[in-house]
Amino acid sequence: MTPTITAFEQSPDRGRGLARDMRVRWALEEVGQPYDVRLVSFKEMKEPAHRALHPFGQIPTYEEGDLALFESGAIVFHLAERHAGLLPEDANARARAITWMFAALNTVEPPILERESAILVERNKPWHAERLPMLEDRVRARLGALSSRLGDADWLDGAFSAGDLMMVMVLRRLDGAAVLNEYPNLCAYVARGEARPAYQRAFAAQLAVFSSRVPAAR
Ligand code: GTB
Repeated sequence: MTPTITAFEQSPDRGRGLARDMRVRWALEEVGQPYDVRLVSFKEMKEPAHRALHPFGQIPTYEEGDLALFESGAIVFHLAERHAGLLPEDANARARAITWMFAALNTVEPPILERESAILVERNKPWHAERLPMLEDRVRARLGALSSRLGDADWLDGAFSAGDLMMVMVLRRLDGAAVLNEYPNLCAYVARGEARPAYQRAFAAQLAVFSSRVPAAR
């Protein structure tokens, strides 16, 4: 059965692959699972039909027969559990890869989102310039520790896993920010993730949605 995911009809990121459907698309491509996409508007996301799938009225969702999931982490984990390619066979290595998924979502992503929302929402506040360096230091603390752990390895724990997929996607939220550039090995890690053929296919698919909705230039 071909699963269906939801994605923004018009992503505010203009096709840069920063919305969370990109994580799910990438995972689906890594495991070789074809999928359908239902595009939803901001209005539709808040309507009962979508809230039945996603209580918080967001994307992405995932439907596969009787199963409906929300939360990008849970969806990627589901795919990684059901298909080969995103989690190691060895039980301990598998547990460590899952740990990296949680670390990406629970430890590294929160300060990155805090910084991002401060820049988006608070930039005109009188205290913004004073607060931003503190938020960047919190990001730096996580990136520094991650950078030390990664060292010169390609991936966080042996072969590429769902943990790397999630961490690369979380780091991409920094999208060229100077604070990420302070860690060349993390920049190279992100670039390695982005170079994977599965990532490229997923990126192209979400970009095609944006491009199809941009009026042609005259
Ligand atoms: N924890 C959930 C998950 O991981 O699935 C979070 C889901 C979520 O935040 N979804 C966002 C959403 O539906 C889209 S991804 N927002 C609409 C709403 O809440 O009404 C977040 C996002 C949005 C836009 C950009 N961007 O433009 O760069 C990047 C990321």
